[in-house]
Amino acid sequence: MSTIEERLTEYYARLRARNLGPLWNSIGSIMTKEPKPHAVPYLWKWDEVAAFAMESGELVTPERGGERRVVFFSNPGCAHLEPSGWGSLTDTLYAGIQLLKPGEKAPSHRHNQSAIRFIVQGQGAYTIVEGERVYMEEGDFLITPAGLWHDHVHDGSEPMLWFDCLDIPMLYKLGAMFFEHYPEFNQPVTRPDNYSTLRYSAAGLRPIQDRHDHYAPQAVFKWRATKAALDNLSTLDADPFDAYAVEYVNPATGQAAGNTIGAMMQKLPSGHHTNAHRHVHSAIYHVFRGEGYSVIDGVKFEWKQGDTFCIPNWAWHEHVSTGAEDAFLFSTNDLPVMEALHLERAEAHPVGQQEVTGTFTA
Ligand code: GTQ
Repeated sequence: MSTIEERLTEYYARLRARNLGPLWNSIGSIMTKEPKPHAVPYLWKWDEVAAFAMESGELVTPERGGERRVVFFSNPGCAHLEPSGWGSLTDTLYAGIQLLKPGEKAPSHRHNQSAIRFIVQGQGAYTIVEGERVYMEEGDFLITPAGLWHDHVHDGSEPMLWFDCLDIPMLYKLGAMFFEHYPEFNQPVTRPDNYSTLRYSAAGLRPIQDRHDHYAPQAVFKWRATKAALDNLSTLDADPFDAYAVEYVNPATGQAAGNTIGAMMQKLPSGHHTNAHRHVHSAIYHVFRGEGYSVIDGVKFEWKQGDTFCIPNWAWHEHVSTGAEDAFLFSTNDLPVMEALHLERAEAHPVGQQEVTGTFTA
């Protein structure tokens, strides 16, 4: 007569062999008490990433085959999730730095991943989105919504670097990817240049044709307008957790401009120290201006202009601006998806700010 233990061992082996499994042994790891993302808090220094991006400019081209010349951020906690993990900065979001050199073109394609871009450096290049040339300048925020043709062309004289964020890991998990090339290298321009900026040039005013929901009517949000909004906002009281922050929204609907990808620009006045909180959604930060540090789950992440770091789901975080100038932090997140699925919640830190237990080194 065999014992229960012996029978179980043999039973598990038979289950496994038939591609079945016992829930009672895995429930604790698949239904955790709190969010336990694969992504870990991490930070990449601009000097290093920019040098790699520039070096890629000597090695590959964005012609067909290369498609897009991007060095992406690979979160060490996600890297084992091959193949979807290679491009994960958080569990749901991909981000990278794209280089386009003067005279270069990147081919037209479309996919049902959504993309947003934040222009880090340079000018003179434009992206063509569904027939509209959209010029890109430092500090601008652009959207490339799922399903729209897009290609990039650089007519200017200095290399352009921008930050891309896409919902690649999310769509991979959903098994919902489609991708196709436009039949020609670049799509034809069918609209006046900066068409969407001409249609949406003042906040709160919507062309009458967009009275009913309009898909992605505004392709670019210029830095000048974002900066003015934050300078006005920062004459008022600061939010305890985010100081002064504005979201990029679709002006026809008020929903996130990037549909599945939320994005905001946040101003931390010189010396400002926010309170800590945590939330279900994950976030990726790109430091546009200034210097300081963020405390993420007790660890100090020191940052300055150009650095990229992430806040995984449910990690405590607070931000401190230490430079003489105000800091401007651009960030993207998966909040729209968490909200759509009714999964979002947030919590203030019980004692306001965290105890610092260490400093991050890569
Ligand atoms: O510029 O279209 O970083 O298709 C990744 C995939 C950028 C783009 C990325 C893309 C693009």
